[in-house]
Amino acid sequence: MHKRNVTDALHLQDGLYSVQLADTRGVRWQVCGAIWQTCVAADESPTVVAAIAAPATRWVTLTVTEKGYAAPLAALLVRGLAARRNAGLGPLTLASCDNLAGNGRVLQALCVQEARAHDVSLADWIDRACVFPNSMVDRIVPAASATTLLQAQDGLGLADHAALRTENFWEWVIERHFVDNRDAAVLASAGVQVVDDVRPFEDAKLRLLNGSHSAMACIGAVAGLPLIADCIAQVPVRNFIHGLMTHEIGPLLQRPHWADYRDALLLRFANPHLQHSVHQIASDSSLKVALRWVPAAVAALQAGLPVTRLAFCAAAWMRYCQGVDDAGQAYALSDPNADTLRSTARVHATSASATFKHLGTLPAVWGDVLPQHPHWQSLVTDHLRSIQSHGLLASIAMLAAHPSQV
Ligand code: CS2
Repeated sequence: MHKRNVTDALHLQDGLYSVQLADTRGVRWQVCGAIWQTCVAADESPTVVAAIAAPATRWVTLTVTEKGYAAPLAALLVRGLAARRNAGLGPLTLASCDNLAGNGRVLQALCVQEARAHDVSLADWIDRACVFPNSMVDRIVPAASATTLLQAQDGLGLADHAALRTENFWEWVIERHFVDNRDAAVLASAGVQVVDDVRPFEDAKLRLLNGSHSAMACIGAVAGLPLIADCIAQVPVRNFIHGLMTHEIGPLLQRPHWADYRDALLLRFANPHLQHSVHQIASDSSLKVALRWVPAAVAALQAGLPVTRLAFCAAAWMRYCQGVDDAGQAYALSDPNADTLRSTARVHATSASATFKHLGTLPAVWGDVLPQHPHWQSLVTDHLRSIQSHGLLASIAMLAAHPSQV
C-alpha cells in the first residue's frame, strides 16, 4: 500500500473493513476479511520482497494507478522475483488491475527491462516463466470521505476508519494466461470472465467509462459541478456524454452489446450514493487522457467518424489546466506536471491557438497524429475559443444546439 493512514487503520482493525454497496435499489454493508497483513511498500520494502518470495505465494495483483508504472515498482517486484528464484521457488502470475491498455504487457515490459539492467538470466526467467495476464477491472470506488466514515458508524454501529463506498456493479475480465491453468476455473467460479483476448473489454471500458469520467471531471471542475452525479444530472452534459459514446467512440468498439454497456454506464454515473468527486477523477489527467481519449480520437478520425465531442474534451482539459473555474474560484491541480500545465494554460488563457500550440501538442499526452491533424486542430481551437468566451456549460449547450457540427 501507499498511504500510512490506510495501513494503520487496517492494522488496528485486524485487516477488516466495511464497504457500503449502494444504488437506487438500496444500500447494504459488507465486511471484507480478505486482508491479513498490510504495509507501506516505500518504507517497508523488505516485507514486500519477503511476501513475493514466500513459498505459498502464487499471485501478485497490483492496483497502483497509471503513474505507478515506473522504476520503483519494477525494482520492488524484481527484487521479490529474484529472491524467489534464488530460493529455488517457482514463477508467479503477476496481474495488473490498473486502467492501462495491455496492462499485463506493460507490467511485463517494465519488470523485464529492470531485471535486464542487473541480471540477464533473471530477466529471461521473468519474461518466459512468470506470466502477466492482461485484465480489465471495473468498479467505481470513490476515495473515502468523512461522510463515508460517518455512514459506516451509522450503518454498522461501530467506528471503521477504513470504510469505503461503492456500487453494486463489478466486472473483472482476465486473459487466460496463468502459471497454473487451474486458476481459470477458480476465477470463473467467483464470477470473473476468463477470456482469450481482453482487448475488446479493455477498449470499451477505457474509452466509454474512463473516457466519459475524464470528460466530466474536466467539465465539472470548470463548471463548478463537484460530483459526477451532478454532471450527468445536467441535461446538456448528459446529452454530450451520450453523444460522445454513441457517435464517436461506440461504433468502433468490438465489445459485444456495447450500447447496453453505455446505457448501464449512464445509470452508474447517476448513482446518488457514490458522491464521486470530479477533482478526484481529474487528478493525473495528463497521464489518463492519453489512454482514454487519444486512441478513440485517432480511430474515429481514421474511420471518418465525428470527433467534435472528443475535441471538446481536449479543449475542456486545456481549460481545466488553468486551475480556476468559470465562477473565478481557484482549485488545485493534482497532476505530476501540475505546475507547468497551470502556468502554460494561464499564460495563454486568452489565445485559443496559443493554448493549442503549447498544451495541445504535448506528445506524451496527444501522441503524434492528433496534434498534426488540421481538422482536429481547428475543432479543438474553436471549442477552446467558445469555452473562453462563453463558459463551459454554455459551450456544451451551444454544441447541442448545432447538430450539424456533430
Ligand atoms: C476513474 C476510475 O479515477 C478515475 O480516473 O475514471 O478510477 C474509475 O472509477 C474506475 O476505473 C471504474 O472501474
